[in-house]
Amino acid sequence: MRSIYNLMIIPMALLSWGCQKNTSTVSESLNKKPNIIFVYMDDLGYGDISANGATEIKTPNMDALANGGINFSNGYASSATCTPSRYAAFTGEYPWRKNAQILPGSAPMLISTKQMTLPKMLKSSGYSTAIIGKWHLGLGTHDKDWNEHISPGPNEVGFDYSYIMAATQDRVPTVYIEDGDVVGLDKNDPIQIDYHKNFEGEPTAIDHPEMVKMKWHHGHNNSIVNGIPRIGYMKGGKSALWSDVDMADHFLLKVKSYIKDQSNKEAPFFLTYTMQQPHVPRTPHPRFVGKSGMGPRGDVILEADWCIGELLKTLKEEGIEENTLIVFSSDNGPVLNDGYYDQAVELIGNHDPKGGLRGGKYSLYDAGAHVPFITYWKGTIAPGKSDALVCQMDLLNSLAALTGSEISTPDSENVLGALLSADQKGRTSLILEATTRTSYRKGDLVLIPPYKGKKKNKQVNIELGNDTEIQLYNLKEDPSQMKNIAKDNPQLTKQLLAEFQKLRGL
Ligand code: NG6
Ligand code: CA
Repeated sequence: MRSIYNLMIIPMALLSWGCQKNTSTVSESLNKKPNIIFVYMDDLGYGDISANGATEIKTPNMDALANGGINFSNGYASSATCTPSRYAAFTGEYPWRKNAQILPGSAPMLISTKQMTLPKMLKSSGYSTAIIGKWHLGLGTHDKDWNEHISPGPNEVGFDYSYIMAATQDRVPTVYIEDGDVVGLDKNDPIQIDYHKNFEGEPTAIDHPEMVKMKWHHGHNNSIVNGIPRIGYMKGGKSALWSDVDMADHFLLKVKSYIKDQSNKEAPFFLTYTMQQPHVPRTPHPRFVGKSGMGPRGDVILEADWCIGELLKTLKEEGIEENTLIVFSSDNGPVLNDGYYDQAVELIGNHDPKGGLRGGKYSLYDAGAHVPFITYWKGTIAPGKSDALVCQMDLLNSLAALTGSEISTPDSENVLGALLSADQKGRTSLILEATTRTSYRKGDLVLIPPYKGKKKNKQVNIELGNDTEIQLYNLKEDPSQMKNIAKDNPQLTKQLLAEFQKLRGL
Protein backbone atom coordinates (compact mmCIF):
# COMPACT_ATOMS: atom_id res chain seq x y z
CA MET A 1 0.00 0.00 0.00
CA ARG A 2 2.75 2.36 0.98
CA SER A 3 4.54 1.74 -2.28
CA ILE A 4 1.57 2.60 -4.43
CA TYR A 5 0.97 5.75 -2.43
CA ASN A 6 4.57 6.79 -2.82
CA LEU A 7 4.46 6.12 -6.49
CA MET A 8 1.50 8.32 -7.09
CA ILE A 9 2.87 11.32 -5.33
CA ILE A 10 6.56 11.08 -6.04
CA PRO A 11 6.61 12.27 -9.64
CA MET A 12 4.46 15.25 -8.71
CA ALA A 13 6.58 16.00 -5.71
CA LEU A 14 9.69 15.77 -7.76
CA LEU A 15 8.32 17.79 -10.61
CA SER A 16 7.65 20.63 -8.24
CA TRP A 17 11.12 20.35 -6.79
CA GLY A 18 12.57 23.30 -8.66
CA CYS A 19 9.96 25.86 -7.68
CA GLN A 20 8.62 24.56 -4.38
CA LYS A 21 11.51 23.13 -2.45
CA ASN A 22 10.43 21.81 0.94
CA THR A 23 6.77 21.96 0.07
CA SER A 24 4.69 21.35 3.16
CA THR A 25 2.30 18.93 1.47
CA VAL A 26 4.77 16.12 1.02
CA SER A 27 7.31 14.85 3.45
CA GLU A 28 10.93 15.79 3.22
CA SER A 29 11.98 12.25 2.30
CA LEU A 30 9.58 11.99 -0.63
CA ASN A 31 10.62 15.36 -1.87
CA LYS A 32 14.22 14.26 -2.09
CA LYS A 33 15.47 13.23 -5.49
CA PRO A 34 16.66 9.64 -5.31
CA ASN A 35 20.19 8.56 -6.03
CA ILE A 36 20.25 6.60 -9.28
CA ILE A 37 22.54 3.67 -9.99
CA PHE A 38 22.63 2.19 -13.48
CA VAL A 39 24.21 -1.27 -13.32
CA TYR A 40 25.20 -2.14 -16.87
CA MET A 41 26.44 -5.65 -17.54
CA ASP A 42 28.38 -6.69 -20.63
CA ASP A 43 26.92 -9.56 -22.74
CA LEU A 44 24.63 -10.95 -20.02
CA GLY A 45 21.76 -12.84 -21.65
CA TYR A 46 18.09 -12.62 -20.79
CA GLY A 47 18.20 -16.21 -19.54
CA ASP A 48 21.43 -15.86 -17.57
CA ILE A 49 19.74 -14.95 -14.30
CA SER A 50 17.68 -17.32 -12.22
CA ALA A 51 14.90 -14.73 -11.86
CA ASN A 52 14.39 -15.13 -15.63
CA GLY A 53 14.19 -18.90 -15.45
CA ALA A 54 17.79 -20.09 -15.27
CA THR A 55 17.98 -23.22 -13.15
CA GLU A 56 21.59 -24.27 -13.70
CA ILE A 57 23.05 -21.07 -12.33
CA LYS A 58 22.03 -19.18 -9.19
CA THR A 59 22.12 -15.39 -9.15
CA PRO A 60 20.60 -14.54 -5.75
CA ASN A 61 21.56 -10.88 -5.76
CA MET A 62 20.34 -10.13 -9.27
CA ASP A 63 17.22 -12.05 -8.27
CA ALA A 64 16.85 -9.84 -5.20
CA LEU A 65 16.65 -6.85 -7.53
CA ALA A 66 14.27 -8.67 -9.90
CA ASN A 67 11.98 -9.97 -7.18
CA GLY A 68 12.09 -6.84 -5.04
CA GLY A 69 11.57 -4.51 -7.99
CA ILE A 70 10.07 -4.66 -11.47
CA ASN A 71 11.38 -7.40 -13.73
CA PHE A 72 10.72 -6.54 -17.37
CA SER A 73 10.02 -9.32 -19.82
CA ASN A 74 10.32 -6.89 -22.75
CA GLY A 75 13.34 -4.81 -21.77
CA TYR A 76 15.78 -3.93 -24.55
CA ALA A 77 19.22 -2.60 -25.24
CA SER A 78 19.19 -0.53 -28.42
CA SER A 79 21.58 -2.85 -30.17
CA ALA A 80 23.06 -6.33 -30.22
CA THR A 81 26.56 -5.01 -29.55
CA CYS A 82 28.17 -2.81 -26.98
CA THR A 83 29.20 0.56 -28.40
CA PRO A 84 25.85 1.28 -30.10
CA SER A 85 23.86 0.24 -27.04
CA ARG A 86 25.96 2.38 -24.73
CA TYR A 87 25.77 5.27 -27.17
CA ALA A 88 21.96 5.12 -27.08
CA ALA A 89 21.75 4.64 -23.31
CA PHE A 90 23.93 7.67 -22.64
CA THR A 91 22.65 10.02 -25.37
CA GLY A 92 19.01 9.01 -25.82
CA GLU A 93 19.67 8.80 -29.56
CA TYR A 94 19.32 5.78 -31.83
CA PRO A 95 22.83 4.45 -32.54
CA TRP A 96 22.18 4.00 -36.27
CA ARG A 97 21.79 7.76 -36.63
CA LYS A 98 25.47 7.98 -35.73
CA ASN A 99 26.58 4.73 -37.43
CA ALA A 100 27.85 3.65 -34.03
CA GLN A 101 29.65 0.29 -34.25
CA ILE A 102 32.04 -1.70 -32.04
CA LEU A 103 35.07 0.55 -31.60
CA PRO A 104 38.75 -0.33 -31.41
CA GLY A 105 40.49 0.71 -28.18
CA SER A 106 42.27 3.48 -30.06
CA ALA A 107 39.09 5.14 -31.35
CA PRO A 108 38.43 8.82 -30.70
CA MET A 109 35.49 9.91 -28.60
CA LEU A 110 32.19 9.01 -30.28
CA ILE A 111 29.84 11.28 -28.32
CA SER A 112 30.10 14.94 -29.22
CA THR A 113 30.76 17.22 -26.28
CA LYS A 114 27.91 19.36 -27.63
CA GLN A 115 25.39 16.51 -27.37
CA MET A 116 22.84 16.13 -24.60
CA THR A 117 23.60 13.12 -22.44
CA LEU A 118 22.00 11.29 -19.55
CA PRO A 119 24.63 12.45 -17.05
CA LYS A 120 24.48 16.04 -18.35
CA MET A 121 20.72 16.05 -17.93
CA LEU A 122 21.03 14.71 -14.37
CA LYS A 123 23.77 17.21 -13.57
CA SER A 124 21.41 19.97 -14.56
CA SER A 125 18.91 18.42 -12.14
CA GLY A 126 21.44 18.80 -9.34
CA TYR A 127 23.10 15.37 -9.42
CA SER A 128 26.73 14.43 -8.93
CA THR A 129 27.57 11.97 -11.68
CA ALA A 130 30.08 9.16 -12.11
CA ILE A 131 30.96 6.21 -14.29
CA ILE A 132 32.98 3.28 -13.01
CA GLY A 133 33.80 0.33 -15.28
CA LYS A 134 33.76 -0.25 -19.01
CA TRP A 135 33.51 2.74 -21.36
CA HIS A 136 33.92 1.65 -25.03
CA LEU A 137 32.72 4.89 -26.56
CA GLY A 138 36.11 6.17 -27.71
CA LEU A 139 38.43 8.61 -26.00
CA GLY A 140 40.27 11.78 -26.98
CA THR A 141 41.29 12.43 -30.55
CA HIS A 142 42.64 10.16 -33.32
CA ASP A 143 46.24 11.01 -32.52
CA LYS A 144 45.92 11.00 -28.73
CA ASP A 145 48.90 10.36 -26.50
CA TRP A 146 47.99 7.88 -23.77
CA ASN A 147 50.74 9.35 -21.61
CA GLU A 148 49.14 12.77 -21.43
CA HIS A 149 45.74 13.84 -20.13
CA ILE A 150 43.13 12.26 -22.46
CA SER A 151 40.24 14.45 -23.51
CA PRO A 152 37.43 14.44 -24.45
CA GLY A 153 36.26 11.49 -22.40
CA PRO A 154 33.41 10.72 -20.00
CA ASN A 155 34.21 13.84 -17.97
CA GLU A 156 33.56 16.06 -20.99
CA VAL A 157 30.10 14.57 -21.67
CA GLY A 158 28.62 14.89 -18.21
CA PHE A 159 30.36 12.55 -15.77
CA ASP A 160 31.93 14.45 -12.86
CA TYR A 161 34.03 11.43 -12.03
CA SER A 162 35.23 8.56 -14.22
CA TYR A 163 37.23 5.44 -13.51
CA ILE A 164 37.18 3.31 -16.63
CA MET A 165 38.75 0.88 -18.97
CA ALA A 166 38.93 2.49 -22.40
CA ALA A 167 37.19 -0.19 -24.46
CA THR A 168 36.79 -3.87 -23.53
CA GLN A 169 38.74 -6.34 -21.46
CA ASP A 170 40.00 -7.99 -24.65
CA ARG A 171 41.30 -4.76 -26.21
CA VAL A 172 44.40 -2.74 -25.48
CA PRO A 173 45.22 -0.50 -23.67
CA THR A 174 44.87 -2.78 -20.65
CA VAL A 175 45.02 0.02 -18.10
CA TYR A 176 42.57 1.97 -15.95
CA ILE A 177 41.93 5.62 -16.66
CA GLU A 178 40.80 7.98 -13.91
CA ASP A 179 39.39 11.35 -14.93
CA GLY A 180 41.35 11.20 -18.19
CA ASP A 181 44.71 10.03 -16.83
CA VAL A 182 46.13 6.51 -16.96
CA VAL A 183 46.36 5.20 -13.39
CA GLY A 184 49.82 4.22 -12.13
CA LEU A 185 51.69 5.21 -15.27
CA ASP A 186 55.46 5.54 -15.14
CA LYS A 187 56.29 8.29 -17.60
CA ASN A 188 59.66 6.60 -18.24
CA ASP A 189 57.82 3.63 -19.70
CA PRO A 190 55.33 5.30 -22.01
CA ILE A 191 52.32 3.50 -23.45
CA GLN A 192 52.13 3.02 -27.19
CA ILE A 193 49.04 1.68 -28.91
CA ASP A 194 48.52 0.61 -32.50
CA TYR A 195 45.62 -1.30 -33.98
CA HIS A 196 47.34 -2.01 -37.31
CA LYS A 197 50.93 -3.00 -36.70
CA ASN A 198 52.98 -4.45 -33.90
CA PHE A 199 55.87 -2.70 -32.17
CA GLU A 200 59.20 -4.24 -33.05
CA GLY A 201 60.30 -6.93 -30.64
CA GLU A 202 56.97 -7.12 -28.78
CA PRO A 203 55.57 -10.66 -28.49
CA THR A 204 52.23 -11.52 -30.07
CA ALA A 205 50.12 -14.66 -29.71
CA ILE A 206 51.14 -15.66 -33.25
CA ASP A 207 54.90 -15.39 -32.68
CA HIS A 208 54.91 -16.61 -29.09
CA PRO A 209 52.11 -19.12 -28.50
CA GLU A 210 54.10 -20.50 -25.57
CA MET A 211 53.45 -17.25 -23.65
CA VAL A 212 49.70 -17.60 -23.90
CA LYS A 213 47.65 -18.90 -20.94
CA MET A 214 44.23 -18.44 -22.53
CA LYS A 215 44.15 -19.65 -26.13
CA TRP A 216 42.54 -17.55 -28.83
CA HIS A 217 39.91 -19.06 -31.09
CA HIS A 218 39.33 -16.19 -33.53
CA GLY A 219 40.79 -12.69 -33.47
CA HIS A 220 42.56 -11.95 -30.16
CA ASN A 221 46.04 -12.86 -31.35
CA ASN A 222 47.87 -9.55 -31.04
CA SER A 223 49.69 -8.32 -27.88
CA ILE A 224 49.83 -10.62 -24.87
CA VAL A 225 49.06 -9.08 -21.48
CA ASN A 226 48.96 -11.24 -18.33
CA GLY A 227 49.19 -14.30 -20.58
CA ILE A 228 46.01 -13.28 -22.40
CA PRO A 229 46.26 -12.37 -26.07
CA ARG A 230 44.29 -9.23 -26.95
CA ILE A 231 42.94 -7.22 -29.84
CA GLY A 232 45.45 -4.50 -30.76
CA TYR A 233 49.13 -3.92 -30.09
CA MET A 234 50.51 -2.31 -26.99
CA LYS A 235 53.98 -1.46 -25.76
CA GLY A 236 55.09 -0.04 -22.41
CA GLY A 237 53.00 1.06 -19.44
CA LYS A 238 54.05 -1.98 -17.37
CA SER A 239 53.40 -0.32 -14.01
CA ALA A 240 49.88 0.63 -15.12
CA LEU A 241 48.67 -2.73 -16.46
CA TRP A 242 45.53 -4.02 -14.82
CA SER A 243 45.25 -7.42 -13.20
CA ASP A 244 42.44 -9.27 -14.98
CA VAL A 245 41.45 -11.50 -12.07
CA ASP A 246 41.23 -8.49 -9.76
CA MET A 247 39.17 -6.33 -12.11
CA ALA A 248 35.81 -7.05 -10.49
CA ASP A 249 37.14 -6.32 -7.01
CA HIS A 250 38.94 -3.26 -8.29
CA PHE A 251 35.86 -1.63 -9.84
CA LEU A 252 33.74 -2.67 -6.85
CA LEU A 253 36.13 -0.95 -4.47
CA LYS A 254 35.84 2.26 -6.50
CA VAL A 255 32.05 1.90 -6.51
CA LYS A 256 31.92 1.44 -2.74
CA SER A 257 34.15 4.38 -2.02
CA TYR A 258 32.20 6.58 -4.43
CA ILE A 259 28.92 5.69 -2.74
CA LYS A 260 30.35 6.17 0.76
CA ASP A 261 31.76 9.49 -0.28
CA GLN A 262 28.50 10.69 -1.82
CA SER A 263 26.01 9.30 0.67
CA ASN A 264 26.46 12.10 3.20
CA LYS A 265 26.37 14.86 0.67
CA GLU A 266 23.44 17.14 0.03
CA ALA A 267 23.22 16.45 -3.72
CA PRO A 268 21.91 13.13 -4.98
CA PHE A 269 24.25 11.04 -7.14
CA PHE A 270 23.99 9.20 -10.43
CA LEU A 271 26.41 6.30 -10.71
CA THR A 272 26.86 4.19 -13.81
CA TYR A 273 28.48 0.91 -12.80
CA THR A 274 29.47 -0.68 -16.07
CA MET A 275 30.58 -4.18 -15.17
CA GLN A 276 32.82 -6.20 -17.49
CA GLN A 277 31.19 -9.60 -17.01
CA PRO A 278 30.55 -11.96 -18.75
CA HIS A 279 32.38 -10.48 -21.77
CA VAL A 280 35.60 -12.17 -22.87
CA PRO A 281 38.25 -12.76 -21.64
CA ARG A 282 36.41 -14.28 -18.68
CA THR A 283 38.81 -14.06 -15.78
CA PRO A 284 37.08 -14.83 -12.49
CA HIS A 285 38.92 -14.07 -9.28
CA PRO A 286 40.26 -17.34 -7.77
CA ARG A 287 37.43 -17.12 -5.18
CA PHE A 288 34.95 -17.89 -7.96
CA VAL A 289 36.95 -20.30 -10.11
CA GLY A 290 35.07 -23.57 -10.56
CA LYS A 291 32.07 -22.37 -8.56
CA SER A 292 29.51 -22.52 -11.38
CA GLY A 293 30.53 -25.81 -12.94
CA MET A 294 30.19 -24.01 -16.28
CA GLY A 295 33.74 -22.79 -16.59
CA PRO A 296 34.81 -19.15 -16.59
CA ARG A 297 31.61 -17.79 -18.20
CA GLY A 298 29.43 -19.12 -15.38
CA ASP A 299 32.05 -18.23 -12.78
CA VAL A 300 32.19 -14.57 -13.78
CA ILE A 301 28.39 -14.38 -13.67
CA LEU A 302 28.59 -15.58 -10.06
CA GLU A 303 31.34 -13.05 -9.44
CA ALA A 304 29.18 -10.25 -10.89
CA ASP A 305 26.24 -11.41 -8.80
CA TRP A 306 28.39 -11.22 -5.68
CA CYS A 307 29.43 -7.67 -6.64
CA ILE A 308 25.77 -6.70 -6.82
CA GLY A 309 25.24 -8.17 -3.36
CA GLU A 310 28.12 -6.00 -2.13
CA LEU A 311 26.59 -2.98 -3.82
CA LEU A 312 23.26 -3.57 -2.06
CA LYS A 313 25.05 -4.10 1.24
CA THR A 314 26.86 -0.80 0.81
CA LEU A 315 23.61 1.06 0.16
CA LYS A 316 22.14 -0.49 3.29
CA GLU A 317 25.17 0.34 5.40
CA GLU A 318 25.03 3.93 4.23
CA GLY A 319 21.32 4.06 4.99
CA ILE A 320 20.40 5.04 1.44
CA GLU A 321 18.79 1.85 0.11
CA GLU A 322 15.33 3.42 0.25
CA ASN A 323 16.53 6.53 -1.45
CA THR A 324 18.22 4.88 -4.40
CA LEU A 325 16.73 3.78 -7.68
CA ILE A 326 18.69 0.96 -9.33
CA VAL A 327 18.32 0.17 -13.01
CA PHE A 328 19.91 -3.14 -13.94
CA SER A 329 20.47 -4.25 -17.52
CA SER A 330 22.95 -5.59 -20.07
CA ASP A 331 24.37 -3.97 -23.22
CA ASN A 332 23.55 -6.88 -25.54
CA GLY A 333 22.63 -10.52 -25.59
CA PRO A 334 24.77 -13.54 -24.86
CA VAL A 335 27.55 -15.31 -26.74
CA LEU A 336 29.45 -18.41 -25.69
CA ASN A 337 32.56 -18.55 -27.84
CA ASP A 338 33.48 -14.92 -28.48
CA GLY A 339 37.06 -15.58 -29.49
CA TYR A 340 38.83 -17.58 -26.77
CA TYR A 341 38.86 -21.26 -25.87
CA ASP A 342 37.38 -20.96 -22.39
CA GLN A 343 35.03 -23.96 -22.28
CA ALA A 344 31.91 -21.77 -22.42
CA VAL A 345 30.48 -24.04 -25.11
CA GLU A 346 31.66 -27.34 -23.69
CA LEU A 347 30.41 -26.75 -20.14
CA ILE A 348 27.12 -25.00 -20.85
CA GLY A 349 25.10 -28.14 -20.07
CA ASN A 350 21.38 -27.36 -19.91
CA HIS A 351 21.85 -23.66 -19.27
CA ASP A 352 20.31 -21.41 -21.95
CA PRO A 353 21.72 -17.87 -21.70
CA LYS A 354 19.19 -16.74 -24.33
CA GLY A 355 16.26 -17.84 -22.16
CA GLY A 356 14.51 -19.46 -25.11
CA LEU A 357 14.94 -16.53 -27.47
CA ARG A 358 16.54 -16.85 -30.91
CA GLY A 359 19.96 -15.55 -31.93
CA GLY A 360 22.34 -13.87 -29.50
CA LYS A 361 24.97 -11.14 -29.50
CA TYR A 362 25.42 -9.63 -33.03
CA SER A 363 21.98 -10.93 -34.06
CA LEU A 364 18.89 -9.19 -35.30
CA TYR A 365 16.89 -12.03 -33.81
CA ASP A 366 15.44 -11.27 -30.41
CA ALA A 367 18.24 -12.52 -28.15
CA GLY A 368 20.51 -9.84 -29.66
CA ALA A 369 19.06 -6.89 -27.77
CA HIS A 370 16.39 -8.43 -25.53
CA VAL A 371 18.16 -8.41 -22.18
CA PRO A 372 17.57 -8.52 -18.43
CA PHE A 373 15.99 -5.22 -17.41
CA ILE A 374 15.09 -4.47 -13.80
CA THR A 375 14.16 -1.39 -11.82
CA TYR A 376 14.50 -1.53 -8.04
CA TRP A 377 13.72 1.12 -5.45
CA LYS A 378 13.12 -0.27 -2.04
CA GLY A 379 10.00 1.10 -0.37
CA THR A 380 8.87 2.94 -3.48
CA ILE A 381 8.63 0.53 -6.38
CA ALA A 382 6.14 -2.22 -5.65
CA PRO A 383 7.57 -5.59 -6.74
CA GLY A 384 6.08 -6.99 -9.91
CA LYS A 385 6.59 -8.32 -13.38
CA SER A 386 6.03 -6.08 -16.35
CA ASP A 387 5.61 -6.86 -20.02
CA ALA A 388 5.88 -3.19 -21.00
CA LEU A 389 8.25 -2.51 -23.88
CA VAL A 390 11.11 -0.42 -22.51
CA CYS A 391 14.55 0.43 -23.85
CA GLN A 392 17.73 1.71 -22.24
CA MET A 393 17.56 4.67 -24.62
CA ASP A 394 14.46 5.77 -22.69
CA LEU A 395 16.40 6.40 -19.49
CA LEU A 396 17.18 9.95 -20.55
CA ASN A 397 13.61 11.21 -20.97
CA SER A 398 12.24 9.02 -18.17
CA LEU A 399 14.80 10.09 -15.58
CA ALA A 400 14.33 13.68 -16.72
CA ALA A 401 10.67 13.29 -15.80
CA LEU A 402 11.61 11.73 -12.47
CA THR A 403 14.00 14.50 -11.54
CA GLY A 404 11.93 17.42 -12.74
CA SER A 405 14.08 18.23 -15.75
CA GLU A 406 12.56 19.72 -18.88
CA ILE A 407 15.27 18.17 -21.03
CA SER A 408 14.35 15.53 -23.58
CA THR A 409 15.92 13.97 -26.66
CA PRO A 410 13.84 12.96 -29.70
CA ASP A 411 14.42 9.19 -29.78
CA SER A 412 14.17 8.63 -26.03
CA GLU A 413 10.65 8.14 -24.68
CA ASN A 414 9.36 9.01 -21.26
CA VAL A 415 8.38 5.58 -19.88
CA LEU A 416 8.80 6.63 -16.25
CA GLY A 417 5.37 5.25 -15.38
CA ALA A 418 6.42 1.80 -16.59
CA LEU A 419 9.80 2.02 -14.86
CA LEU A 420 8.12 2.72 -11.52
CA SER A 421 4.96 0.66 -11.75
CA ALA A 422 4.50 -2.84 -13.17
CA ASP A 423 1.03 -2.17 -14.54
CA GLN A 424 1.96 0.82 -16.70
CA LYS A 425 2.50 0.81 -20.45
CA GLY A 426 5.83 1.38 -22.16
CA ARG A 427 6.67 2.19 -25.75
CA THR A 428 4.52 1.10 -28.66
CA SER A 429 7.42 0.58 -31.04
CA LEU A 430 11.20 0.43 -31.16
CA ILE A 431 13.90 0.12 -33.81
CA LEU A 432 16.62 -2.36 -32.92
CA GLU A 433 20.11 -2.56 -34.36
CA ALA A 434 22.63 -5.34 -34.94
CA THR A 435 25.94 -4.75 -36.75
CA THR A 436 24.52 -1.97 -38.98
CA ARG A 437 21.22 -3.74 -39.74
CA THR A 438 17.93 -2.72 -38.17
CA SER A 439 14.58 -4.32 -37.34
CA TYR A 440 11.25 -2.94 -36.18
CA ARG A 441 9.42 -3.99 -33.04
CA LYS A 442 5.77 -2.91 -32.83
CA GLY A 443 3.65 -4.25 -30.02
CA ASP A 444 4.23 -8.00 -29.93
CA LEU A 445 5.41 -8.08 -33.53
CA VAL A 446 8.89 -7.77 -34.92
CA LEU A 447 9.67 -7.14 -38.55
CA ILE A 448 13.07 -8.02 -39.97
CA PRO A 449 13.59 -6.64 -43.46
CA PRO A 450 15.53 -8.79 -45.94
CA TYR A 451 19.29 -8.60 -45.56
CA LYS A 452 22.00 -10.14 -47.68
CA GLY A 453 24.87 -11.79 -45.92
CA LYS A 454 25.49 -15.06 -44.17
CA LYS A 455 22.74 -16.49 -42.02
CA LYS A 456 25.06 -17.58 -39.28
CA ASN A 457 28.31 -16.34 -37.83
CA LYS A 458 29.97 -19.73 -37.59
CA GLN A 459 32.80 -18.54 -35.36
CA VAL A 460 30.44 -17.55 -32.58
CA ASN A 461 27.74 -20.00 -33.71
CA ILE A 462 24.96 -17.41 -33.74
CA GLU A 463 22.21 -16.92 -36.32
CA LEU A 464 22.40 -13.31 -37.44
CA GLY A 465 18.84 -12.78 -38.69
CA ASN A 466 19.77 -12.35 -42.37
CA ASP A 467 17.35 -13.72 -44.92
CA THR A 468 16.48 -12.85 -48.49
CA GLU A 469 12.83 -12.92 -47.42
CA ILE A 470 11.14 -10.45 -45.15
CA GLN A 471 10.49 -11.91 -41.68
CA LEU A 472 7.65 -11.17 -39.30
CA TYR A 473 7.23 -12.81 -35.90
CA ASN A 474 4.76 -12.53 -33.08
CA LEU A 475 7.04 -12.61 -30.05
CA LYS A 476 4.25 -13.16 -27.57
CA GLU A 477 3.03 -16.33 -29.28
CA ASP A 478 6.39 -17.35 -30.69
CA PRO A 479 9.26 -16.02 -28.52
CA SER A 480 11.79 -18.30 -30.18
CA GLN A 481 10.88 -16.92 -33.62
CA MET A 482 10.20 -20.23 -35.28
CA LYS A 483 7.27 -19.18 -37.42
CA ASN A 484 7.70 -16.43 -39.99
CA ILE A 485 4.16 -15.08 -40.43
CA ALA A 486 4.99 -12.47 -43.10
CA LYS A 487 3.52 -14.48 -45.98
CA ASP A 488 0.28 -15.11 -44.11
CA ASN A 489 -0.10 -11.41 -43.32
CA PRO A 490 0.90 -9.48 -46.45
CA GLN A 491 -1.07 -6.32 -45.64
CA LEU A 492 0.25 -6.07 -42.11
CA THR A 493 3.79 -6.78 -43.29
CA LYS A 494 3.53 -4.06 -45.92
CA GLN A 495 2.19 -1.56 -43.42
CA LEU A 496 4.90 -2.31 -40.84
CA LEU A 497 7.60 -2.09 -43.48
CA ALA A 498 6.32 1.31 -44.55
CA GLU A 499 6.28 2.52 -40.92
CA PHE A 500 9.77 1.18 -40.37
CA GLN A 501 11.14 2.84 -43.50
CA LYS A 502 9.58 6.13 -42.53
CA LEU A 503 11.07 6.01 -39.03
CA ARG A 504 14.45 5.00 -40.42
CA GLY A 505 14.29 7.71 -43.06
CA LEU A 506 14.82 5.14 -45.84
C1 NG6 B 1 34.39 -8.39 -31.63
C2 NG6 B 1 35.34 -9.34 -30.92
C3 NG6 B 1 34.65 -9.89 -29.70
C4 NG6 B 1 34.16 -8.75 -28.82
C5 NG6 B 1 33.31 -7.81 -29.63
C6 NG6 B 1 32.89 -6.60 -28.87
C7 NG6 B 1 36.86 -10.50 -32.49
C8 NG6 B 1 37.04 -11.63 -33.43
N1 NG6 B 1 35.71 -10.44 -31.83
O1 NG6 B 1 35.01 -7.83 -32.73
O2 NG6 B 1 35.50 -10.73 -29.00
O3 NG6 B 1 35.25 -8.07 -28.28
O4 NG6 B 1 34.02 -7.35 -30.76
O5 NG6 B 1 32.00 -6.94 -27.89
O6 NG6 B 1 37.75 -9.68 -32.35
S1 NG6 B 1 31.09 -5.81 -27.28
O7 NG6 B 1 30.29 -6.47 -26.28
O8 NG6 B 1 31.98 -4.84 -26.72
O9 NG6 B 1 30.28 -5.30 -28.37
CA1 CA C 1 28.65 -6.22 -24.78
